[in-house]
Amino acid sequence: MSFVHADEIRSRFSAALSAMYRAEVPQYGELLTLVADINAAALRADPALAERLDQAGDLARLSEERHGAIRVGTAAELSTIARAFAVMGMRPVSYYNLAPAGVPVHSTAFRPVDPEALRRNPFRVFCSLLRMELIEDDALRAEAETTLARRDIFTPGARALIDTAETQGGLDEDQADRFVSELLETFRWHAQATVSAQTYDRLVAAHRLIADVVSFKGPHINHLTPRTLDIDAAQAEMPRRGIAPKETIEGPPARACPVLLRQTSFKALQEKIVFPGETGAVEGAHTARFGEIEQRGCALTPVGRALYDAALARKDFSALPDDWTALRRQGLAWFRYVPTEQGLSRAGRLSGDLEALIADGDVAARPITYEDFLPVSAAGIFQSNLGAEARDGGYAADPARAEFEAALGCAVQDEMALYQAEQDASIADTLTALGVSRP
Ligand code: OOG
Ligand code: NI
Repeated sequence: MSFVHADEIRSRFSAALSAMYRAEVPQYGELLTLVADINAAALRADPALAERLDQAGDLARLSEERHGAIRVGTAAELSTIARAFAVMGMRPVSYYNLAPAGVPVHSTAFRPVDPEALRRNPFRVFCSLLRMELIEDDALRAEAETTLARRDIFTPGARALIDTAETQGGLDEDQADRFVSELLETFRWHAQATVSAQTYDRLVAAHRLIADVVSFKGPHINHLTPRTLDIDAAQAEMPRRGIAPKETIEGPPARACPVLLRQTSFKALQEKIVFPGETGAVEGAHTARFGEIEQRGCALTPVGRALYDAALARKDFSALPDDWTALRRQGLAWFRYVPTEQGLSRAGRLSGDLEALIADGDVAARPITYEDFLPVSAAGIFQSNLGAEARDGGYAADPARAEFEAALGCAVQDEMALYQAEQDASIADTLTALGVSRP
């Protein structure tokens, strides 16, 4: 039997999700147009940027690139969604605890982990699990649990095809297409609430996010984020196109050498919803779905990341060098090493360490794109879309990572180990290609 490649299923799913979200939230379509315009202008204005993106393999994937987010309610939902993402070659990477920022969830990001798969399509989904134990009111928590226990966020067809993919080791052409359309149902918006207006109000009072997770048939996709090359220009352009952005851009400031992730969003829409009532349906409104754009820079090493986190807390980024060579030599950022044409022409006659080979122009170092998320930024994004009522002080800051992984059914992968492996492999390949024996 011949199977459709997981990368291809992921691309089809990402495209189908984008088309569905565009139909559900027309402002998302406007955002896509805006980002495409800004990216074209940025590439025209800066040929060096275009070259760097091309070398990193980012240019070809740029217009296809997006991340989404969903919030699930139970361990069973999380473990099944993990199996569904695995069919598309997406693995859980990193643990994000949002509780200290006052958001009662913990999360991971499902994404491809292999550099080749990332180049083909880096579609990522930030997936949060509600932390039921943070609902303080016992009666309300029990009601939330019963409500969630009653729903199945997957269609029978999606469940069957996840099983098939696991037992067969893949999906054929027809199965892959059915898998995409069945799984899409899990991400669809439903205006019919599954709880009464009274229960919804009590859930909102506990936390808006709790109401969003518990009150509906499924974990509707709440945003889908295209990647821009110039987020400052995009932020400035949003109001001109009738889109109201949040006040500030999350993440590092604008830099000559972009690092990590900068993000901005437009405020969540007020959407009409319908509650089941004893004497007929009752109308209400819900704010959950929003638009976001992101600009991705270079991945930082643990040392670089610690510098970034300290800089963010101080709001002074001067300690983080804005220079590729400094970032590399000080071990602050991850790089992929490649032999240059000159180096290849001298293969077999070269010696010396990597620094010497770079200095002589035989090896080039290229920043590795950050493929993950930032918990402080994520908390800012959550909050700007939950209204001003985000909880001050936060919930108790126990990491709860072990519980998350138990719910997930596996451990999350370590993002730093993935970047380290990519860098190490590129060094080994480069030295082999140049015929330099390793020290
Ligand atoms: C997820 C927010 C996090 C990001 O880009 O940091 C996120 C959510 O609102 O469910 O998507
Ligand atoms: Ni996001």
